[in-house]
Amino acid sequence: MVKQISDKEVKFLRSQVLVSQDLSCFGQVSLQTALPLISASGANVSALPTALLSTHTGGFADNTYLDLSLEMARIITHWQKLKLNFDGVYLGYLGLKPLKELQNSLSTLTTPKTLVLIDPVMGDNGHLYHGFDQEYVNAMKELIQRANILTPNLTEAAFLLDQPQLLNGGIKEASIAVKQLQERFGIPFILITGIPLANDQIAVVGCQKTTGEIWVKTQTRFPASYFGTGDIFAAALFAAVISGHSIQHSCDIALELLHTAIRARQEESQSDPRVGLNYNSALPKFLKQLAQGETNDRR
Ligand code: PXL
Repeated sequence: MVKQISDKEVKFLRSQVLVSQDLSCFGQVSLQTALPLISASGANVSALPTALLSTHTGGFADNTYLDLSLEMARIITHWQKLKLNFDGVYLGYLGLKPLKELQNSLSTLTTPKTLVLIDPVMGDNGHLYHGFDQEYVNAMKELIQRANILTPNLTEAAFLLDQPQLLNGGIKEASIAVKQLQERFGIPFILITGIPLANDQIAVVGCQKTTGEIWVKTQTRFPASYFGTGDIFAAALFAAVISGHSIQHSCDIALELLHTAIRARQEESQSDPRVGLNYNSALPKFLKQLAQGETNDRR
């Protein structure tokens, strides 16, 4: 049963959190970005790597890929002996075997109060990523029922709802989709990210189950599309939420960090979109914003 939380209850300040996703050794995606961004909140971050890759799977040919699901099971068994429990869990790029491992064991690492953010990473721009198929989509449909917060992009929302027509949608279609996702999977907070708008804008459409409120945040859209953008958004959002900010304000903070990180990458003389973003210059402000979480007016 998925617990119902109100916006006010999303408060797990600077505590024990678990991040499970791949470690792509080169490039600013997944664990490489999640660990520093979430550590910036002051939380004690534990990592459960799902796979070890030379690079992410999008655009660098011949990447290596070592599935770590067997090792995950050994790590989890050890953690169970230590009776480890996490206050927050953030899941991103998993792979089928690691997803099944987490599906089986997540309940032993959490309590009913654990805040679970799932970014159902599996595709973008209308396609599933290399290595993902309908079996993965179906497994993800099961896993996300554990989430308190879900952050699909439009492609992932379309696959989760079996609605390919969503791929060409805008704010109107995404607003219907967040409601449908909420009804179908019972998730308290859903944010559909990366919705392209006319006039060089990009939007996030969010919905809170308890109030039914749908909200929209927009940001300038840059012409290039960088790998890891969704990973950084989800990690920054999670960091802000566990710092005590409301979901909507956390979304503002994450979008601002992304904006600075994209601009910084674009200002470099040679910027390869495959390498991902450069969020270094955004960190000082991000740290200040996170520190304000406890005293923040909850919006
Ligand atoms: O940024 C998403 C992502 C994360 N991890 C791996 C990926 C991708 C996207 O392609 O391949 C390994």
